[in-house]
Amino acid sequence: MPVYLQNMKYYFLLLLIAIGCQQAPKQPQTDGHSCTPTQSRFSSAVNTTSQESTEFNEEGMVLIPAGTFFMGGDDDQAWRDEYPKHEVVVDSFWMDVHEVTNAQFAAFVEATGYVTTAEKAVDWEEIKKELPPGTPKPDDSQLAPASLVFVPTDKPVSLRDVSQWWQWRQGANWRQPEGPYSSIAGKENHPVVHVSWFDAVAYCEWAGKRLPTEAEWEYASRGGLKDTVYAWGNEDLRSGKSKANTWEGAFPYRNDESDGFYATAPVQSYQANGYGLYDMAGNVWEWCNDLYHEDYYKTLAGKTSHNPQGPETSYDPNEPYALKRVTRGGSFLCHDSYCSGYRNSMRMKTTPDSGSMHTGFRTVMSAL
Ligand SMILES: [Ca+2]
Ligand SMILES: [Ca+2]
Repeated sequence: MPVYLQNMKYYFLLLLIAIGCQQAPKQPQTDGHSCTPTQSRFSSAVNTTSQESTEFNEEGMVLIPAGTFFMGGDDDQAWRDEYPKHEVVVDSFWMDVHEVTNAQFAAFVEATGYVTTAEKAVDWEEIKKELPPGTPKPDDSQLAPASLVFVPTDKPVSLRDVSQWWQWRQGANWRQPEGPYSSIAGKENHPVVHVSWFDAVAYCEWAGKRLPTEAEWEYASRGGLKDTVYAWGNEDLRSGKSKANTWEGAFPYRNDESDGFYATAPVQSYQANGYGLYDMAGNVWEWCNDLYHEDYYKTLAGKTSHNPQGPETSYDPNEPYALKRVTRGGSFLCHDSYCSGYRNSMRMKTTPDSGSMHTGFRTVMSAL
């Protein structure tokens, strides 16, 4: 590891633990859940009749009908924080059919002059609150504007050491996803990345919208299907036609690109789910409004929750000092061998000032 990364150990780890596709699998849950695939509902069985009657607005949003669903894990890939499964009622709301694109985010920046978190130097006074007490302040040069960039390894490596494939790269931001000398030219219809939760909220406020709650996100991802693992049903990700932009091959050193894309894909490259939403699974992780608490679902066990807004406090046992927000849906870096973030119920947690080259967002509006 480069010296500057060693010096940035705590800060870097703080970010890494938060960015998804980075954890060793936890013990699977076996309390009645089955991983046995059932009949595929990917193609014709995905509620095409509801698609025909789907209502869209002029801003590229689709009306998600109100309804009740069971939130939480549906197979033995689910992690502890996805249980217990619990009943949730969600009011109708509008949701972007695709992730916010570079073109959309550029219009926001042009209109407002907004500067993203990754384009500003790290505020040590803020970041140290999220670190173990006594963590020494890094040199100012290491607090320069930067973000996390994925770099594949050249051979198989232990999946426990995330610093092998993530680099804290100065100059990486939404305009330069891979750092200096990279650009988003030609990627106007790709999802914006390297946006923090604060950046996403600022965009929403400008657009007169908001981030989805975690419950809204999962309900929308399910697309009207009941208790299925994926947005398309239960068919295995690798079976049949490509369903989502994920990591194909062997993570993190060989990407076969059999789904067509190594990194981000243009939005709407794969089939929409039953509600007409694209890339709820894969492409980029999507910020939700909610705080993350590992035991949040336990507080909702046996109850019917109406439009839950998330826990009052944040807690991630991996980083007890850090406040975290939820991200959902997985990314182009997710692979079954490591993280199955593209499952409907998979929960990820990220500090709100963290961006990376595989995290973006989409917006919603209440319909009432
Ligand atoms: Ca891919
Ligand atoms: Ca996505």
